[in-house]
Amino acid sequence: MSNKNYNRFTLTAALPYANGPVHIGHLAGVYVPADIYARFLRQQGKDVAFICGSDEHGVAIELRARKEGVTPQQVVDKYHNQIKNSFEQFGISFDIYSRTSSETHHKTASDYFKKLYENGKFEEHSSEQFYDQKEKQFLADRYIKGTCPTCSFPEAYGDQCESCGSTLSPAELINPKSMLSGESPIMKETKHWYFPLNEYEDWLRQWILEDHKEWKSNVAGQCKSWLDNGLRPRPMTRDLDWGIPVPVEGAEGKVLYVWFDAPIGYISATKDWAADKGKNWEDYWKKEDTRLVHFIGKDNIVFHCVIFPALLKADGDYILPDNVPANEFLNLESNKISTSRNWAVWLHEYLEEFPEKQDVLRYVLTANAPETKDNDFTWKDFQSRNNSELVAIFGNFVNRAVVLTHKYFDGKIPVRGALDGRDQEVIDEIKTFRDKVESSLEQFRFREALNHLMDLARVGNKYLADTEPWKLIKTDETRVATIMNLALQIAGSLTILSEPFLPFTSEKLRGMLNQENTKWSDAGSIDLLNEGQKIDEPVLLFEKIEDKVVEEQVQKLMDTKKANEAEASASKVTPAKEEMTFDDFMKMDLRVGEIKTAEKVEKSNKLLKFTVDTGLDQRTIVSGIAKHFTPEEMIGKKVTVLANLAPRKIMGIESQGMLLFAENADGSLKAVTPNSEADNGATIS
Ligand code: B3M
Ligand code: ZN
Repeated sequence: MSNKNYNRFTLTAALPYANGPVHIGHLAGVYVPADIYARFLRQQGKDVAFICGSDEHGVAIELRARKEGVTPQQVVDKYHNQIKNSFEQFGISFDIYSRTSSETHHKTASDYFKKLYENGKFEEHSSEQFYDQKEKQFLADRYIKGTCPTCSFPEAYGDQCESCGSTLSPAELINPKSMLSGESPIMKETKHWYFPLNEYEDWLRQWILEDHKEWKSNVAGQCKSWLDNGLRPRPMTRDLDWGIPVPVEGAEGKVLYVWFDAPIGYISATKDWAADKGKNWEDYWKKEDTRLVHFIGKDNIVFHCVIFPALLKADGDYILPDNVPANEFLNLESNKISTSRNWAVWLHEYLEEFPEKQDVLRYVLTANAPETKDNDFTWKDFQSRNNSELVAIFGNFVNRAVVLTHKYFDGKIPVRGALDGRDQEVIDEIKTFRDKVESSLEQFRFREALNHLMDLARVGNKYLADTEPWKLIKTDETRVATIMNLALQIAGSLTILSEPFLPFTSEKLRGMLNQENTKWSDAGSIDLLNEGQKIDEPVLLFEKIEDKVVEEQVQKLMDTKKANEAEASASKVTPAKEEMTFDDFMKMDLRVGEIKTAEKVEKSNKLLKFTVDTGLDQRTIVSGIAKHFTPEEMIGKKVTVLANLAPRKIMGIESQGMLLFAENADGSLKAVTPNSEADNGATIS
């Protein structure tokens, strides 16, 4: 349904976890598009509640607090303020930026659960889960570490092995250990409240796939695959300390699942905002003439399109989201953005390194938004979009219009005279832009909308280039007055249409033009600015970004990469083996030997066959080192031999002992060579 049919808009942007700062991926995927949409609607005079806040519960936060030796509250306080500040600085115009640790939220989420519980909307199930006896606590998957059954990585988490990437359940780990106490956990029965998502499957299928065919294909596609796989009951409670207590008898020590309470955070925040503004929050959540839109990234699709709508439906009093225009991911210089690997452009750092350049980043992230597929942010592209688009097109047009008006007309908007064909053409053309931008935005096509905006600046540039007022001024001042008047009117339309995308620039431009008419519906008019009115001195809207500046940023990333690689290879060091006794060690007969002959083993590309002088005898030893050494380079070498290893047949050849090599983290081998003065047969101990 079109926006015209609604009287109110509730726009939500995903609540970021308050366990780390925000980066360009967050901005591009969620907050910039949401902000563009909110500003666009407000400029049209619509009633908008643009809602966000910090997500302050969940295991990740509790874990971070333990790691840093502080309380979860301290973690969320720190990041909540930092995130809130970054958003403000970037002009993300939330009506409220709340937090899920607030009192309103605790009560709202708790009441929501209680109502569903009392209406019999949950099922209770008991199951066995890992329990730490020492800490007296059930363990979330992330709290359990052990050896990966697939790749033997000793530090795999209960839900995933970060070494080989396989998805795990804690029960699959070899030798699982609690991360709280380091002890082996036991299995213990625990009860939880499950939401029977399966009962909503048919309804969801109809509602998403039939009634909302206009949803973006990436969103519908993900929903369809969830539905096709079949929905199962999901536990809505957890055995954790940090969170909202489950308001039910027999649930002591349990809290609400973070994905149960977080989306309700949108409702709680709306309550606080409405109370503050003297409005009724229920209008924004319970009235059919309110349009609810969730802005999120693709990893949150199932929660906003399947689980939360089903929870709203189960309550029965709420409206449902009309659209969920989720974006895909933004990569950085061809690699996935990663908080743990510090592969990101952090907003608080950008603000320090590029002061006053918020709109440049907003522009680049919108022009390159991951709307339908993952996209890549590169510093080169950042520079070129700034220099050849913002500076060369938008900035250049506005600057020429303002500078020439000062030069020829003393900074007063000149009086328009008779119009010629070229004027009429440009007037007809500029009228079309408002509809174009509007129609793209209504379909959540932000990149396309931004292109239209830049096309309007291009039209302005072309008009000046075609009419050449700088040449005409000597002969026909009246004609130049008309041209400059129209050029300034185009700049006035740019003020209006750029506001959602480039709010800081729009504000500067409005100030420069002393523009009063800034309603969305004013865009395209040639009577935006009054004749005779003074405009201000020109200020540069954008400035060129030099190579050096982006090269520094690329270098910073390269340094991060190097540091990561060094860390990764350090962590590849094979873990220490189990302790052994002195007697065990003394059982090994290690001696110095010398390689007398060496040859390849037929039909094998791994094996070499040696004759080794061990001081005791001349014996045959087969070794799997053909990829690392040629037979020729081994002849005459002193080697370390394990002489009393039981003989083994390898490809039909009896190998009587073993040669020792050192293996580096990258898999390369180095011979363990005794000093050449050691005699053959010398014992090593
Ligand atoms: N905090 C996940 C995330 O930051 C989660 C979103 C909640 S939205 C209700 O990706
Ligand atoms: Zn693994």
